[in-house]
Amino acid sequence: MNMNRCSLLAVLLALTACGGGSGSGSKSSSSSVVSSMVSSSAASMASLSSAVSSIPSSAAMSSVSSSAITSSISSASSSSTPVVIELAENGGFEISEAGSTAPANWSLATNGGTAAIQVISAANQPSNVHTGDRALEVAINTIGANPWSIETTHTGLNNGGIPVVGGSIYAYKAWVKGPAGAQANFTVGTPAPAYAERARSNVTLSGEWQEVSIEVTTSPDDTLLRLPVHFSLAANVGATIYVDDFSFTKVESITYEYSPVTVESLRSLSPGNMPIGVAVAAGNSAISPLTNIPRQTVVTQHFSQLTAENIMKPSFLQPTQGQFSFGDADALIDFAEANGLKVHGHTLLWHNQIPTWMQNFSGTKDQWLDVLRTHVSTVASHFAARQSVVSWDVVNEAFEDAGGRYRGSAANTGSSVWYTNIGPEFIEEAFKAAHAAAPNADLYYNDFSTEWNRPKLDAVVAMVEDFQARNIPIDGVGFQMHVWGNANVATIREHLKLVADIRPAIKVKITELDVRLNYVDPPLSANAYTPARADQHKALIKGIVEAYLEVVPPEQRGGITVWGVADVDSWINSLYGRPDWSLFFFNDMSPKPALQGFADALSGN
Ligand code: 9MR
Repeated sequence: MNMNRCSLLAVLLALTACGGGSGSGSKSSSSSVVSSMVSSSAASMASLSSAVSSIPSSAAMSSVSSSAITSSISSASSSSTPVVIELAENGGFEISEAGSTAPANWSLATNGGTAAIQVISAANQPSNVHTGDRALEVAINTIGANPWSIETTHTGLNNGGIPVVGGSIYAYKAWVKGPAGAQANFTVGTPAPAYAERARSNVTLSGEWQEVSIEVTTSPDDTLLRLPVHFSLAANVGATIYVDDFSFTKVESITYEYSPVTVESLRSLSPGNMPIGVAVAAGNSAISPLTNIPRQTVVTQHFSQLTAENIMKPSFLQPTQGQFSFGDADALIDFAEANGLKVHGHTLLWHNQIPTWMQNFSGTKDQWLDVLRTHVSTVASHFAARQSVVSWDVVNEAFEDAGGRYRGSAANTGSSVWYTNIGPEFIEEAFKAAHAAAPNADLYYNDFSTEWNRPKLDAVVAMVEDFQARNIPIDGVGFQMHVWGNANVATIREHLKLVADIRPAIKVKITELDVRLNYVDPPLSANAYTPARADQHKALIKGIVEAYLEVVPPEQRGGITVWGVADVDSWINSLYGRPDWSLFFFNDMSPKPALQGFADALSGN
C-alpha cells in the first residue's frame, strides 16, 4: 500500500503479523488482552519488523563528509540501519472491503449526528482514493451535539490502541480531501477513560488532496494512543470528505555486525591486471562519480574500468537524427583518463533506449542500414580517438529468452526495430561498422540470462561461430550476469566455459554483475539484509568470480564489471519498487562482505 508516495522516503510495508480478525470497529478488547499486547509490543518494537522500512539513504549520504567515507571504506563490518516502524495497520484501508462500515483497526462513530461512513474503492471513485485501492468516505448530514459526534478513529492493533513509548517522538501523517471551506480536525489522544489529547491539527479543506503532518511527543506515562478525526463542524453539513493513508511511525535504529571487510583496493588484487569495472551514472546525475565525492572515492579506489550505465546509449548520443551529443560522455572519458581508468563502451546498438526519431524511423531496409551504420560509425570513431576506450558492447540483447530466437523474430519474442527493419544481419552489419571505425577496440556481443539459459547461450555461441566462419569481426561475449541470490554457480561455470572454449578463442567478460536478493513473496522488508544474508551474497560473488577465473584463461579475460556502486543506485530498486541489496556498497558507501568475497576470489583466498 502507499508505495507510490513512499517509495523514495520510506517504503511502508503493511503489518502482516497482526491478523485480520479485528473486523469490528468496536472497542471489545478486555483490559488483560490489551495489557499483554502492549507489554509485548513495547518490549520489542523490533518484533513489528514486518512493518519496517529504510530511511532514505541518498539524503543521509549527502551529509557524510568525504573524509569520513575514506576512513570507513577499508574495514566497515557493522551497519546501523535506520528503520521506520509503521504502527498504524490498515491506515490506507487496503485490507478492508469496499462498502465496509467497520474497517479493521478503525472505529467509526456518529454519536447523535447523522453521517454515512464507508470504505470506497478506486475502481468506482479513482479521484477520491489517495493511493492504493481504498479510502474512507465520510458523508455528513447533521453534525450532532458535540465536536466528537461524527468521528473516525484509528484505534490501533486489534482496536486496542497504538502502542507507544512515553516521552518519545512519533510522526503522524494522513491525507484528506473535501470541498473548499469544509474542515477536519485530526487529533491524537489516549484511549478511555482519560481520552487525553496529545496533539491536534485542524485542517481547512481546499477541494484537493492535502497532507496532514503532525509531530507527536508522548507524555511520560503514555502506553497507548488513538487517532480520532472529528467532522462535526458547521461548515461540513452536506459535505462529503475523504481520508486515506494514515501513518503513525517511529524511527528506530537496528545495528548489524557483518563479517569483516578488509580489502583496501579490489583493482590491486586483479590477476594480470584484468579489468575490474563498475557502471556509473554521469551527466548531471547526483550519483555521478565526477561530482559525488563518496562515489568518486570508491570508484577510483577499487575499480580500473568504467562503463557508462546510460549516457553512451543511442538515446543520449544521437537524440536528434544526425546531431550527436558527446558532451557528457566526453566528460566521463576525461574523468576516466585523469584517474587512470579504462572505459568499456555501452552500447552501440540496442532495441531499448534509442531516441524517438530512431524508434519511429520509417524507411527501406537500405535506409535503416544507413541509420545503423551512421550511428555505429560516428560513435565508435569518435571514441576511437580516446586511448581509454578499449572495448564496446556492439549489440546488446538481440536474442530473447524462450528458445534463444532473435528478439522480434516471432510473436512473443519482444520487439526490435533493428530486427524488424533489417533482419538478423543487423548484428553483423553493426560489428563490421564498429570494426572499421574502431579497429583497436575489443568488440563484444552482450546479453542477459546466458549464465543459466542454455538455449539462449547456444544461440549466442552459434552466432559467434558463424561470424568466425564468415570473417565477421567479433572479439568477445559479455555475460551481463544479473543473477538472483539462489543462482547456481556450477551452471554459471559451465556456461562461461562454453564461451571460453570457442575456437578460435574469444574474450569472455562479465559486464553487468549484480545480485537480486529480494525476489521472494511477500517481499523482504528493508532491514532484512541480515549478516546471514550478507554472507550468502558474499559466497555467491566469490563463487562467480572463482568460476570465471577457473574457466577463462588469462588472455581471454575481458574482466568483471559490477552494475553500479551503492545499493540505492541500482536499477533493481527502481524496477521492482522494493528494497534490495544487489551491489557492493551500502548506501552510506561502506563496503559489504560481498566486496570481500570478490577480493578473496581474486587473491585466491
Ligand atoms: O541500469 C540501467 C538503467 O538505469 C536504465 O534505466 C535501463 C533502461 O532499460 O537500463 C539499465 O541498464 C541495462 C543495460 O543497459 C543493459 N542490460 C540490462 C541493464 C539493466 O536493465
